[in-house]
Amino acid sequence: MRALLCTFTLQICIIACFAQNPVVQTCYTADPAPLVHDGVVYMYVGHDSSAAPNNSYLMRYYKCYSSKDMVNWTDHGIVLQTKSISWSGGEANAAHVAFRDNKFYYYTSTNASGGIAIGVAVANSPLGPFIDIGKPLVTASQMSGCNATHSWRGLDPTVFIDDDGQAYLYWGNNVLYWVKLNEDMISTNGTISCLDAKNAAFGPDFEEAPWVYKRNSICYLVYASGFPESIGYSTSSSPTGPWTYKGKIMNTQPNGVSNTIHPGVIDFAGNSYFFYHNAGLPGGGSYKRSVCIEQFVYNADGTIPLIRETAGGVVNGVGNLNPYDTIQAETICWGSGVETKPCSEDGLMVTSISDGDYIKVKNVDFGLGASGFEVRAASGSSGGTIELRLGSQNGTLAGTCTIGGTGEWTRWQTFQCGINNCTGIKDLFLVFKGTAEPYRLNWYRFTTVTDARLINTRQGNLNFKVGILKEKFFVTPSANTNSYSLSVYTLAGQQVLIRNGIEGISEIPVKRRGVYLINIYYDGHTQQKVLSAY
Ligand code: FUB
Repeated sequence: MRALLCTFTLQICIIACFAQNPVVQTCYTADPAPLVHDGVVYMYVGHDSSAAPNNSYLMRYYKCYSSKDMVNWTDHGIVLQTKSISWSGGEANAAHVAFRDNKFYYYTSTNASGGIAIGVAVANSPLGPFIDIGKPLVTASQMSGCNATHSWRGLDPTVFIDDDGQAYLYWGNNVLYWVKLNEDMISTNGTISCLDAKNAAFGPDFEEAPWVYKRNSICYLVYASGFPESIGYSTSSSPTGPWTYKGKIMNTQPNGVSNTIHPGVIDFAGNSYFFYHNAGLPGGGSYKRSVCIEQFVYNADGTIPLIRETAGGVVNGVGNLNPYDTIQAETICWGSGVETKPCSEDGLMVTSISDGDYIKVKNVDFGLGASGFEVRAASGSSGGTIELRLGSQNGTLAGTCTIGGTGEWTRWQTFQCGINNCTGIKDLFLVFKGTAEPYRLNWYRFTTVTDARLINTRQGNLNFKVGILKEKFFVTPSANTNSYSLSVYTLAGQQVLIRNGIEGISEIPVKRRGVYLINIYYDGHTQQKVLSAY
């Protein structure tokens, strides 16, 4: 996989600087199921193994990525594996996650005795852990309508909850099935209905991958049609039809790419997005697919235009990344050469790094300027450097951070360096340098102190002046003051500094933004000042 990624990097390096598709470059992803929840887009995907044999799928688990801006995606790793579904034969075919009453429901399609069945796993968080209910929600034997007998008619569940609270489960291959769900979301209610592939509801035909939603009182049924697939859609005033075919959304992909497309549609931050998969990564094909996203605009009458596949994908994000927050290294707009794996410290890490690899994060808002950079890294080798570049992987060098060997790949340390020229909103490139595998990365953040505000002045009966300039607090005693002491606390009560026997002005470097309490002790009295560094 790594060799393939490197070749790919060389081939389309110039394009990649501006491309956002495929959305994930660190592994193959398929069957996107986006969910908007609390201002975040969660993109649940299947995973096509790079070890898949020719002409067949090897899919064993589901992954999740999230984004607040539609251009930088954080990898949350595996959120559900078929090996934790007791009745599953192991296949992790397309799935869909729905939210209701503080719970998240992962509807899966996986092989079981009698054919592919629909399952459901439940979690309290969008990132899991998702626990399967222990039995299929709908078995293949229950899918007898419309004369379908093939064992894979249970593919591709999707759930829509109507305004009145009624939830509907849809799925199918060559037959569209649907059934009501009870409020518990883990049991069905009533009979299973169906429409066969050639029903007029579908124009040419229905292949698989239904995606149902409602927008401005119109119910949309988006689905894969034909084989190789194109994407078509139908609309209705009701989630149970009758459906009227409205046309194609995406054409069949050109030769040599993916036979399947698999759609997902959302509105987020005032924009509309179409998710699908193609064979965009090196070595890609019908069984090694990659999720892509296109932004689109509905026509005034609510119809959907024909959407073209692009390498650019979502060009403009809908927000900026705050570099002064901790950024997980696996938050990536475009990654070249790297992979992600579980981190011994927490979450995921970026790994498989070699000289010249890089990660791009888009729209990083440095504000008035960053002055420092901290990175959490481990190195079982001799380490290397990270070049922090702006605009492109060869752009302005804002700083170089040296990462030394930490002795073991599981021994994590925080490394720091100074930064210049980082102001305003920039695309940031972390360019990795070093021999062999120089290091692995968990997280990073930038630091800055641009100004300070005295929140309260003198307390007690001393007369010390406290101020700030650039990245330092200054404590200045009045004339003829003998030695004094001071301590600095964070607002959370953590003591970050103590100094005794100070003569004259004291300089205190401030590396982190925050509110600090400074206690000055002199001659049996205490003076306190509160400063905000920002
Ligand atoms: O990923 C396996 C199957 O391919 C899905 O279930 C279909 O929608 C198609 O994308």
